[in-house]
Amino acid sequence: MPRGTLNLGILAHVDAGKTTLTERLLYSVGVIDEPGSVDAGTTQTDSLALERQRGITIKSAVVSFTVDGTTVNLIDTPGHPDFVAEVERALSVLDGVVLVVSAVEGVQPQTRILWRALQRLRVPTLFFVNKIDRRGAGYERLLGDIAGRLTQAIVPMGSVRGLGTREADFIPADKVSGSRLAEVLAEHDDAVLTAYLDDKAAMPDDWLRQKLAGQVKDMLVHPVYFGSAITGAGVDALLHGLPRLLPPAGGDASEPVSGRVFKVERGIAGDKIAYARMFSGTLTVRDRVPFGRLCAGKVTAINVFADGTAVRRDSVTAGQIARLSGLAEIQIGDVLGTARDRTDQHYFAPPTLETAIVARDPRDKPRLYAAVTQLAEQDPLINVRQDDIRQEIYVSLYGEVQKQVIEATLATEYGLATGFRGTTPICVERPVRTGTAEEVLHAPENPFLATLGIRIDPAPAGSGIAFRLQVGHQSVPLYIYKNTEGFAAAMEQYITETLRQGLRGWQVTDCTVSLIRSQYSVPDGPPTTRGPLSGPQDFRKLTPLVIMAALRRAGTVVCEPVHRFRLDTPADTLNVLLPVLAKLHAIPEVSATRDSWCTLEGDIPVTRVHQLRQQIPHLTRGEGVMESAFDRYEPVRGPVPTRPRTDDNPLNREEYLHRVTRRGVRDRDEARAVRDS
Ligand SMILES: Nc1nc2c(ncn2[C@@H]2O[C@H](COP(=O)(O)OP(=O)(O)OP(=O)(O)O)[C@@H](O)[C@H]2O)c(=O)[nH]1
Ligand SMILES: [Mg+2]
Repeated sequence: MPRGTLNLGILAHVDAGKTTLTERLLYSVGVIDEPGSVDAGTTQTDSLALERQRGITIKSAVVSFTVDGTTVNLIDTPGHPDFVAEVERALSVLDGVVLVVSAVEGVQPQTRILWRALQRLRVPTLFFVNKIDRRGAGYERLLGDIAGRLTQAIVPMGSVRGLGTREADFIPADKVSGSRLAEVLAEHDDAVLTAYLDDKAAMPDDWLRQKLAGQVKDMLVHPVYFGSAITGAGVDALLHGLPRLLPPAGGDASEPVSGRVFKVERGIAGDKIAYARMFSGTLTVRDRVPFGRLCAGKVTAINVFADGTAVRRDSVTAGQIARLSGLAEIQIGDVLGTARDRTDQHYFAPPTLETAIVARDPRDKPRLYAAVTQLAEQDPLINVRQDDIRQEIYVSLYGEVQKQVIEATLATEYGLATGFRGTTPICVERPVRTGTAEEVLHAPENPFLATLGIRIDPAPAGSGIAFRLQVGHQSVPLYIYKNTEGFAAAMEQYITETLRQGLRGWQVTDCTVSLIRSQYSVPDGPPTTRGPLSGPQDFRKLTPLVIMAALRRAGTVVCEPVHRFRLDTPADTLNVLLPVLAKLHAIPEVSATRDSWCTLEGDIPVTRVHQLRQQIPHLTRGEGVMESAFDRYEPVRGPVPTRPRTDDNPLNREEYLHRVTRRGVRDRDEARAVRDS
């Protein structure tokens, strides 16, 4: 009888060995007879043709096995920063994570980014230091690196021998009582401390291991395993550590259904298949289940992950992962049933580039739009949109590799030859000062049956948009919105939608928006508010006008995404490198030289990252290593870019009213008639 389920993520910087480790784990438990190889394109989880060709993971993939009675659903994620959105979606369904770090490269930029997200999400995490067979692999150095750059709260679960050779092996600590582990545990547990001071050799091992699991669950400590996914060293120790150290999925099968879709794919017949993790409840074939915003559908088939495959079952229950068929409208990220927590949170920076995508044959344009929209089902962050004037199709991107993948997917899966027109940064707009605006019910220039007053205040960089409702319940049309919270939620939604395009067409961010006045009209109200009953449309359509007026007064500064780069290179290449860096506006601020090597660190505009990356091998005789990651937004220097609008353009009052208010104008006339009667 299985003891439980553990939904486990394997995360790491690109190429650290996640897919190879997954393969080894599957081999160790007997799911496969031979471990496949990433380089030969024969692994279980890199199953897409593109993944096999390129030798990198592009989509998260689920495999399942049983170890010591626990069903482990393992999600192998991509490490390339262009596909971080895949990691984000997987993160919301995990009980625990193995964060893989290369024993040679150590902690890398993406490792740090992932670590921060794991901390924020509070996912219990073990480390696996991989590639101990490679020349240059470290042990103490690696522990120091993790302690220095990620967390001090680590305990090595054993030692290594033969480091840096094919024979390298991991020796699990057979007794933990006398070790560093006890000391680390004692820091957060008085019982351990007392026992430790009393007689550290006499502490029962099982008891300590239990304490360890408790502290791993609470994220107070992170065990570190060492090994090699290629030779299999240390993999068994890690494997048996998983069910012992990571908390199994909880959840009550008899409670209402709550689940989350973290992957969507299309079956051979083009039908949608949703990968969902259940947090509570039981979902049965032929159940009608609500999901996303106001959608629902009937589940026609359920395949639950267990023992190496996905097995056809009648139902899926709390803790499990299943493939669901029949939900035609379902989108990645959708909640099934009731939400367990806030679902709209992002843990990584959004895409920072965009490009227009064009069909080589103009007649393919409608087909292209349909195809890209379908790709967006699997990755909403590509944010497909068409501008009003030129009718060009735009997508958002993390980088060049993702762009190539989109192009290849459109060619192979849809038979569409496409190209891209320029890649430009996606900027944001930050309000610079406080701006207030108001539209008043029954004022001659206001065609909507509502009063709205809005104030926009600048907020610290990186804080996003916060909304505050500062009106009393007497100003809230409770016949529409049930309660004040309902009104606040609706207003927040209208406001957020409007702020997607600021004064220059970019997403507005880093501000607090307060609703400071609101009013509605009723047929039997006092003279000032008497009129036809206001509807939700009045509030929804009036919001953009008020927001844009307030934003105009606040003014905005357009900010572009900036990457932080780090470049390790032989010192004698600097004389050719530095002029190229300068040309690409990459400003090295920190540099350190050790032996004949030099490390440069600094900022680079996001649009130049790819160019620089491409030139590094040839500028550094193939020895330079460059890493870069999104760091922040900075005010654009030089000409300020504008983005074509795709909305009804509330900046231009006449145009906006013309587009949205045939009904509005009629309402205004009616309103006047009622008021004057
Ligand atoms: N020497 C050695 N090479 C390894 C080890 N693990 C993985 N590799 C190699 O490292 C490269 C990357 O391995 P992958 O398993 O694809 O790494 P990944 O983390 O899944 O990469 P992405 O999914 O693209 O982020 C491949 O060439 C592997 O053969 C190891 O333990 N030792
Ligand atoms: Mg991989």
